Amino acid sequence: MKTALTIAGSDPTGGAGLQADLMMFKSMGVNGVSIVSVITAQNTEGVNDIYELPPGALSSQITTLLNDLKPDALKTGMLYTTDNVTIISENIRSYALKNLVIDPVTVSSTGVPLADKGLTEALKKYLFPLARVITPNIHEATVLSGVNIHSAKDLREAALRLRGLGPETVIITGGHLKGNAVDLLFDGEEYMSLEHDKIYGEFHGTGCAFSAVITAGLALGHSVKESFIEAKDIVYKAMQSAKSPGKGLKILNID
Ligand code: PXL
Repeated sequence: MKTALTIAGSDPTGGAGLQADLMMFKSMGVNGVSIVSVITAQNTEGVNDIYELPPGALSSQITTLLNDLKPDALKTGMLYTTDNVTIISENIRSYALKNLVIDPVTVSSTGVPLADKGLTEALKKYLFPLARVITPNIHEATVLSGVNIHSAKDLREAALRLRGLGPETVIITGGHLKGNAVDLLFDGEEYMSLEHDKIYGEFHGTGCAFSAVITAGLALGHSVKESFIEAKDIVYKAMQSAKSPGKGLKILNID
């Protein structure tokens, strides 16, 4: 059985963060393991608090787990601090981990910042060069690339610039150009875009689910493009059957 690792924040709702990643790995037939990077206090209405781990807790989790097993693929989600980014990048190098998917989480679905000072620069400098795939949404791609994305041409320019920072492949998600949801992949050779009609509603955890499918796909030995197609399809279906366990945002239906 293949194993995928998520290094991500804890989301008590299970809609995003490591809980959602583990559910997605399981639904794809991949053994999921997880390391918590930061703890959020949130419900479906929003994020109330963010708690950093005590010093040493992230390194200890990583070395303990990775001295025992080697994941076939891994993803990072909400890392929150620059220290977390550097600890993770050092360990990815020293354990020679392959198939790194980075979801550069910087803001919650409800607009709460999920990044401490300097996070975007640290992600670009230390983690992007190690990545097989990065999966920013339009907002994150704008902040990370400096391109204001209003057209298909801007989307391609942002993907080109982001690839220049070192990842093998860039996938920008959720571009609502021409009213449809367009996701764009760029691997240095060609652009590939996938389009679905937009599903209306306020959702939580779509980015986590998308990058988790890509990670599980890579763990299973699928190509990045195959995994991209799978991710678009699975997330679209999970959004169509989303549930409302609380008073706020809808949560994707993963089973
Ligand atoms: O959806 C981004 C995200 C990722 N990870 C955690 C989160 C959120 C959004 O709230 O809480 C832990």
